[in-house]
Amino acid sequence: MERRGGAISRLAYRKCELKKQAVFGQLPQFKDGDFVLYQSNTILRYLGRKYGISGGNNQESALIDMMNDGVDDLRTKYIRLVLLELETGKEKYEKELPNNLSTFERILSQNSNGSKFVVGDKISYADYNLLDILHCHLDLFPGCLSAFPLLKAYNQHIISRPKLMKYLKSEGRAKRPVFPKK
Ligand SMILES: N[C@@H](CCC(=O)N[C@@H](CS)C(=O)NCC(=O)O)C(=O)O
Repeated sequence: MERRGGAISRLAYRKCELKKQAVFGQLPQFKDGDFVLYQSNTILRYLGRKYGISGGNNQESALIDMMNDGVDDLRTKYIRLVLLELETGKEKYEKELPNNLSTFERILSQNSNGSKFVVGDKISYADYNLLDILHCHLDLFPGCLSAFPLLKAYNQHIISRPKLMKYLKSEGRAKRPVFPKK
């Protein structure tokens, strides 16, 4: 497959065999042995249930799903920016970003004064998703958390988890086919 700086080109992506097999013609594809899934949030919920990080009861699970849907809304805006508007819309996006991030700052403040996770006192799949979208934004806007002390501390708190830290520093992560860093 043709690759550009770790990411595949749009042409290669359109022709990609994996995409042709996809249930909705979209990636990502996730495999757990022979079990194949599509739809990012379905994959996240599956992993959440598999690893016991999707809430301890029905209500907590619903709150985690809700937080994850909020993260997904921000991701949708981010994807639109990087795929369609990076040249023309970056300035406007940066202006609106504090408003979007302040929602998560407030959410954190309402749970143990921001010292823990988005929901409850145990990490959930929504935290991993939030961390990832924060890192996507930090790549494009390195100072974006400076006005958000809880989000900044949250980032440090989550990335200090040994296995996650190891993954974040790994070659595999550096090479993952994601959007341009700048
Ligand atoms: N709802 C899907 C959306 C996935 C999606 O839009 N994937 C894009 C790539 S980021 C895609 O494959 N689009 C179809 C295309 O480009 O033809 C999910 O969350 O997984």
